[in-house]
Amino acid sequence: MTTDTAAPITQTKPTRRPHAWPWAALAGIVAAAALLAVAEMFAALVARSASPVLAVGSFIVDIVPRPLKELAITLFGESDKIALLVGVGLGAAVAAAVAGVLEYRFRFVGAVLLLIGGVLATAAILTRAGAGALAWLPPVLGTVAGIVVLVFAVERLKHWMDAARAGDLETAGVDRRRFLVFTGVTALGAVVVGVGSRIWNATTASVAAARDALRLPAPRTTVTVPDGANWEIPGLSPIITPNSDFYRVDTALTVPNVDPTTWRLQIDGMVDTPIELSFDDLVGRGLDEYGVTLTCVSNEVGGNLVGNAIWTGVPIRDILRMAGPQADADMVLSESVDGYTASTPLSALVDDNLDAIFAVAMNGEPLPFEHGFPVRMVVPGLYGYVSATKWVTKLTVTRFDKDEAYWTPRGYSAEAPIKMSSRVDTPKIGSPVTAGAVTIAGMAWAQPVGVQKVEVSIDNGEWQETQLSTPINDQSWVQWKFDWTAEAGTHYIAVRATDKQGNLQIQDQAPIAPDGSSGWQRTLVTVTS
Ligand SMILES: Nc1nc2c(c(=O)[nH]1)N[C@H]1C(S)=C(S)[C@@H](COP(=O)(O)O)O[C@H]1N2
Ligand SMILES: [Mo]
Repeated sequence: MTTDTAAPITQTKPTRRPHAWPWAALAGIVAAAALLAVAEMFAALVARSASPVLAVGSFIVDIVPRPLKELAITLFGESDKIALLVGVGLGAAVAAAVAGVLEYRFRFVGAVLLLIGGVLATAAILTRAGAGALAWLPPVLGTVAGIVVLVFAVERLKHWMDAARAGDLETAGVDRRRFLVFTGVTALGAVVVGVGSRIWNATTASVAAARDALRLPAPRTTVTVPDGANWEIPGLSPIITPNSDFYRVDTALTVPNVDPTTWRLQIDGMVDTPIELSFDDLVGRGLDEYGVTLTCVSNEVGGNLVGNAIWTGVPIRDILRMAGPQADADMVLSESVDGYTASTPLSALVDDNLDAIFAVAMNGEPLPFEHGFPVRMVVPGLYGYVSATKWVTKLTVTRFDKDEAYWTPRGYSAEAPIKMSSRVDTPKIGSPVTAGAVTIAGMAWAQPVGVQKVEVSIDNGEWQETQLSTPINDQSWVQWKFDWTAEAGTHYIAVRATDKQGNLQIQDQAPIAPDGSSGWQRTLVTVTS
């Protein structure tokens, strides 16, 4: 009877012991997905702005140093926000994977890591401007859900691994299936609920209906685009930029939803009487049209972060005078509903000869959401970041030595008049033209005094005056064109403007920071025979 010492045949077969850590990492990622999905679901239900991903993303937008921000814009252009969100997502996935592995090795350590992530997300949400009273709820419930999923999934994983190591293949198979089903179903549910909630949150905002229903009073005065203001030359920008083509620059990861029926404009600080206005109070003062070219400080020489629109609105000076700014104030800090701020010289806002306005319409329709619905500022002659606050809800009358705006500690000047500029729209580098008669054309702006002339120089030759289109006014850009007889080969075209006070466009090249680019654009054109 010695057979009982013989090992069962199954134990002599080498069993493959699965590695635990990839599965633990997966458990961590699924737990984080559950956290985000539950948070997004409750955000959609009770607190629309309380999205962890967007709050953390916005927080990063605010803290990244300027060179990094410029690099992001250079690398990703208008997709910089998507790139940021993808980056935040990848970072979170890696952290979650680490939490999963730690949870497997040391019980509850991964859960604590998830908790820390949840607390940070909650802090990011609560410190954002416009966080409602229930804003803490989505991230807190999300964090609880995430921790439960993590602890449970890792528990399942341990059962599976223990059975596998003990060589109990049947139990290991069952536990393996349980782990995979649990993580798989949770992951699928998280994607469906999370993505669904985010899309629903972003698209069903009742504000869209409010904008559609909005009927603005007809403006008392209108801007007419004079005959000869707009040449239709292929490649040349139209004198009025359609809303859909208008550049967009802001720090908002999602466009703020502001309901005009609850919108209020508050004016306080160094004023005799703080005041508050409703949307009806504002438009009830009477609307007028203003043609103004808006320019971004980030516009490079030759760039297209500039556009011209007919804005409908109310002069800011009329509203400021109701509050009565005090004599020693010199700045107005305007604030948007999402906390963004701009510092504008008080003098630019109360000037009787310069129409700084609260705009409610753009090219004849209520402001598009991404351009500041329901109310934004437009100030002729100042770069957008120091004047054109979108979704504006508050003005604080103050002093430059007491307060600073969003971009001031981030490497941009507190005050920034727009630098006169001119650019070539056609012909473009990389689009060869055929020899013979060629029209060179482009845009020029010199707010607030207006463009007097634009000159071009071909192949470093003498400066020759171009033809200007009929200006709408001095606050709007103009088109220019030059008839050129092109000979085959490559040629340089340089352009420069002069304003109505006789100032020549700055020739010295300057980068966009701290107060706007300068230099004469010089482009290369290829002429084929
Ligand atoms: N609330 C808010 N307003 C803002 C900004 C912003 O980031 N947030 N950016 C400013 C900048 S830098 C510019 S150039 C203009 C651009 O306006 P647009 O997007 O309508 O073209 O908006 C300004 N107003
Ligand atoms: Mo800007």
